[in-house]
Amino acid sequence: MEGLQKFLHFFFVASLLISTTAISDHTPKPYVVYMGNSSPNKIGVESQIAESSHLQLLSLIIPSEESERIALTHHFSHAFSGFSAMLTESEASALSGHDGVVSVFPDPVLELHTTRSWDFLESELGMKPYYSHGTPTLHKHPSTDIIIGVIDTGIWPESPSFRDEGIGEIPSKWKGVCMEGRDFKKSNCNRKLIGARYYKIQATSGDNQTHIEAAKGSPRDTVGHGTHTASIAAGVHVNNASYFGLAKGTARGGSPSTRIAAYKTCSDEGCSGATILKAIDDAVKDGVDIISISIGLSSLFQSDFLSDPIAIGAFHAEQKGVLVVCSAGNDGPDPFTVVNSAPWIFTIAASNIDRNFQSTIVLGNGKYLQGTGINFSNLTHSKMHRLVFGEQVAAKFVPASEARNCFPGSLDFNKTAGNIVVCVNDDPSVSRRIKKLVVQDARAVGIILINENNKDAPFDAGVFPFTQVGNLEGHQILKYINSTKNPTATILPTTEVARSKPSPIVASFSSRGPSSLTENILKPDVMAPGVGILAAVIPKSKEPGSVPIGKKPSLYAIKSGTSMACPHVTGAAAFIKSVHKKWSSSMIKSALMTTATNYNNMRKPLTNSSNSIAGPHEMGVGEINPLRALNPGLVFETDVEDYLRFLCYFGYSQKIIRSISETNFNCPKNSSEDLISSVNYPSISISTLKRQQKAKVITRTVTNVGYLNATYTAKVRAPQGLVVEVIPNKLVFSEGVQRMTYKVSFYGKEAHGGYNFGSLTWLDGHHYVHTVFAVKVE
Ligand SMILES: *[C@@H]1O[C@H](CO)[C@@H](O)[C@H](O)[C@H]1NC(C)=O
Ligand SMILES: *[C@@H]1O[C@H](CO)[C@@H](O)[C@H](O)[C@H]1NC(C)=O
Ligand SMILES: *[C@@H]1O[C@H](CO)[C@@H](O)[C@H](O)[C@H]1NC(C)=O
Ligand SMILES: *[C@@H]1O[C@H](CO)[C@@H](O)[C@H](O)[C@H]1NC(C)=O
Ligand SMILES: *[C@@H]1O[C@H](CO)[C@@H](O)[C@H](O)[C@H]1NC(C)=O
Ligand SMILES: *[C@@H]1O[C@H](CO)[C@@H](O)[C@H](O)[C@H]1NC(C)=O
Ligand SMILES: *[C@@H]1O[C@H](CO)[C@@H](O)[C@H](O)[C@H]1NC(C)=O
Ligand SMILES: *[C@@H]1O[C@H](CO)[C@@H](O)[C@H](O)[C@H]1NC(C)=O
Ligand SMILES: CC(=O)N[C@H]1CO[C@H](CO)[C@@H](O)[C@@H]1O
Repeated sequence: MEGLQKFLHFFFVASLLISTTAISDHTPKPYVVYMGNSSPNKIGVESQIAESSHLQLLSLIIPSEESERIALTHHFSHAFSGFSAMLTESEASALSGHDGVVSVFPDPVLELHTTRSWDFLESELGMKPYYSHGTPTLHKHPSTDIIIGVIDTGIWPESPSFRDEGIGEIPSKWKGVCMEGRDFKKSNCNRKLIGARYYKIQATSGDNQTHIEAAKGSPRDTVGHGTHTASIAAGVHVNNASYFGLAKGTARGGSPSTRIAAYKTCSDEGCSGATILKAIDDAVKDGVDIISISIGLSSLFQSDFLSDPIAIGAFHAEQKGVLVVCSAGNDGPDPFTVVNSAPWIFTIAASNIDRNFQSTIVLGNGKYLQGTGINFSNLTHSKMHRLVFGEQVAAKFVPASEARNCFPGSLDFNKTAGNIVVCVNDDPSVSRRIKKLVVQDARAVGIILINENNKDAPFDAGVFPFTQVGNLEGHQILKYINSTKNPTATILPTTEVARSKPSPIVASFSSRGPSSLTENILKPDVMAPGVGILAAVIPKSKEPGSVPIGKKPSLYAIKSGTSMACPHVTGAAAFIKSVHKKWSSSMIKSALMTTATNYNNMRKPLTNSSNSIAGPHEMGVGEINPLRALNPGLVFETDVEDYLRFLCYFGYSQKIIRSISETNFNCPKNSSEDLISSVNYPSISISTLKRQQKAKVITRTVTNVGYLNATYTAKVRAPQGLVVEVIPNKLVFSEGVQRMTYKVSFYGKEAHGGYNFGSLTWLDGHHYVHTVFAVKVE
């Protein structure tokens, strides 16, 4: 799999290179020019001066006869410095050698992390209250001064989730705005939704103008993604929310008292990297505490930290004390698919919660099979329909292999009309949504999809009867079709069932570690609910058949993706920040990491969707537990200098690192990639431990945030053969001693090859501070 990944990567990069050269070097394209830290004199009034100096820089590069191109699409000057502009390839390369320029890269298109990209925006899936697995209400503070910035597709301000009854005045630290735009007035903001901005969406080459038009010059969400993520993070309590009766309950965000500022950077075709940078720059200036980004580069096109707009923006936000929480991506379950993996980003994987949506299949032989999916089927138990397998009803001249996959144009309508069609998924190039449309178009009455992948993320088929089963059930269905002359079946309407199975479990689509950039930081960081989440949406039907006849579009819908997991953590972080106002972003992140649970509701280790025990590359250190995170005992503080050292170890030059830092930072003399493992991170990862070598020793420093006098002892769990020692293995804190450093040594002579996972837990009788390690033995 890994080989294939690498091959695909090579293939895509190669084709990218070929196509760029083919388009020609002379066509201007959008580029981001990143110029590092914004020195204090560039802020405020001086920002005008910075802007004109950027224009001057452009005028040196762009020929005077094309002077109309001497214009900045976006200009960054608050949290960091730089701009985006239309440049030719040679101009871009000339600029990149220029003094003060850190990096120049083509403005990338990033994707929204709802469901897999091939299912992109197709699963309008609904949701139950936050933490349906029994975590008590987080808190009922009437309001707090915590502000989260949601960088996404904008917001639908009329949603009941953004009402401001009982919420206090807007915090005085808020410096943002409520931009007016098409169908969006200042009065659409309130004490809950305190700010909204939108950006002109920069065209990428070959772009359809209607794409830009779709953004419609307004903060208003026309996609539904941003409204959903914002309400997961900080929606107020809304009673009796449901998706056409499914997932009924009280909808509410992780931190209902937190304020929301919406930054619209994406349309339903994706997000421009330059626009995301601009939004982060604005959000930091506006005074947000936490930024939530359910967006990322495709795992096939990851770039290094200083050419990745989210990594750049998040670095500077962190430098200004703003926590950035991002989704890990939906390209799982293959390894090396995690994105947003810089150590200063809080990277979130997705889990299933203790709820499932079932659509039962009844076969003519009386057998019942459980499938998953959301449908508003009007089929009934009493009427059976003929059941056909796609390849048996292939249109003329169509290979059976296409028809069994229900490819567009592959079915003979005369043989499908009135029947239920069974499709398989040997070839993932056609999404669930397309298969459903193909079968619906073929005048069938329902579709049964056999697909092991993603059956844990229920697909929303609207009113068309749909259900998805795994290979086991699929085999039974095909066997039944073979066994009789006249196979029949029906699909019953979706019911919501409490999961009898363990939960949470890692969602199959959730992107997996290790990070392809460095294996010396463990990624993803933590896991949070991201499957079948009910939250606010825009009350608009996107395609016919998505709303049951006679019903109004729903104000709430069920969606899946790491996009949904990310704002759960944003909400949890806002909750912790509202209690521990002075905590830095790394303290909040550490608290959520060391208190995460790696046990499920059956008190067994967490598993993945194929029932194997889940490892840290699947779920990070475990599922967040916000209430326990309020009182973590010890925290790992990772400060800006740690991140700068990380960049030295990673291999950037001191000159570049100085230009992005606010200080005259010096790289350690003996910087090497190995030393990344000793960056003060709340988990431990070691990319190579040679069997022959001496023990590898890393260091960590903990800060006591619990009782002043506390004594912690270390408990190690390591796989057979890996020798792990903690020195000292007892930490004694007192009034004068708040921070302590310890070493952990790993010795792998007898260990088995490949990744070894384990944990080191500090215990004081009140707290347990759980640190997970991943060590690759060679
Ligand atoms: C742009 O998109 C619209 C609607 O999706 C389509 O009708 C039009 O043909 C497209 N134009 C180009 C140049 O692709
Ligand atoms: C809840 O919503 C349903 C429709 O979805 C409605 O029939 C019912 O009366 C509502 N209940 C309350 C308490 O508002
Ligand atoms: C189910 O709904 C479809 C339209 O969505 C309608 O054509 C069909 O007659 C209905 N079937 C039954 C059994 O009500
Ligand atoms: C489907 O049936 C119609 C009407 O019976 C007939 O005209 C048509 O040729 C048939 N199409 C195919 C592909 O057999
Ligand atoms: C059904 O029959 C076909 C050929 O008649 C065979 O290839 C296939 O394996 C059978 N499927 C099952 C599930 O028995
Ligand atoms: C679950 O974990 C096992 C063991 O690591 C692995 O073989 C399997 O592919 C994983 N399944 C998924 C869906 O990630
Ligand atoms: C790196 O150099 C410092 C002093 O320059 C030294 O204390 C430290 O042990 C060195 N680390 C390694 C891994 O060589
Ligand atoms: C901590 O211990 C010291 C001496 O061991 C004692 O004087 C002090 O009162 C203790 N503080 C607390 C908060 O228990
Ligand atoms: C769970 C659910 O909402 N099921 C619905 C499926 O569709 C039928 C008919 O539209 C409804 O009656 C069910 O309530």
